[in-house]
Amino acid sequence: MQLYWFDTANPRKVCAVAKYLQSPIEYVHVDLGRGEHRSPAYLALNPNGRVPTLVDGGRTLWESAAIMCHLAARSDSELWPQDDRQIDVIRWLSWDLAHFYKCGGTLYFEHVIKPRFGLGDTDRAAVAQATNEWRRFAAILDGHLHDRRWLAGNGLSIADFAVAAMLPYAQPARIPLGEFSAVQRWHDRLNELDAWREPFPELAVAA
Ligand SMILES: N[C@@H](CCC(=O)N[C@@H](CS)C(=O)NCC(=O)O)C(=O)O
Repeated sequence: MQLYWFDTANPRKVCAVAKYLQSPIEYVHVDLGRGEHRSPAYLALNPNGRVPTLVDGGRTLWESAAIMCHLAARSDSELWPQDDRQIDVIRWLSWDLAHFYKCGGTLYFEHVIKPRFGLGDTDRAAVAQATNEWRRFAAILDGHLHDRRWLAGNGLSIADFAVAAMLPYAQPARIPLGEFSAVQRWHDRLNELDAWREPFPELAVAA
């Protein structure tokens, strides 16, 4: 399998799952700063011009949630449970994409991506709105997690890897994680995993 990645939030989810599962992956770095995601060769794999993309034999997959499912299913891993928990996993993946990742993603874009790639000034109105929304959805997550270790049932799943995706960037993205103690404890638990703390492969250094 080849996994096309860059050290940003969406590839982070997939790299963390791949490392956790010890999936047999050849990592291919796609430098967004140099526009490599807009090359014809890459667009032929992923017409969205986004990372990550996974190629597994004759199958090419984009969308980080689908790639996480594929990696876990390929390993027969409980990260993608085959029982009733699967519905809960889909619920949290859907909720994340519709709500939580959206507002967290705005804060990440405004405070991390814009300065990193020189994309202009912070949009203060967008930050204020996203911060309010993040607090609203984080309260829902906090309520769910106050007596649970993981999002779906009793075990770690790809839902945890997806919904927590912005939390490693909480400080630079100015996400008010510290206000939500159950979310913070859950993220501390994820941080006990090497694969979560250090998901990215090492970059080959040019000779
Ligand atoms: N829904 C996609 C989103 C992928 C995405 O937006 N990736 C970002 C990096 S985190 C990207 O490639 N951005 C490049 C661009 O927008 O030009 C997924 O989950 O894989």
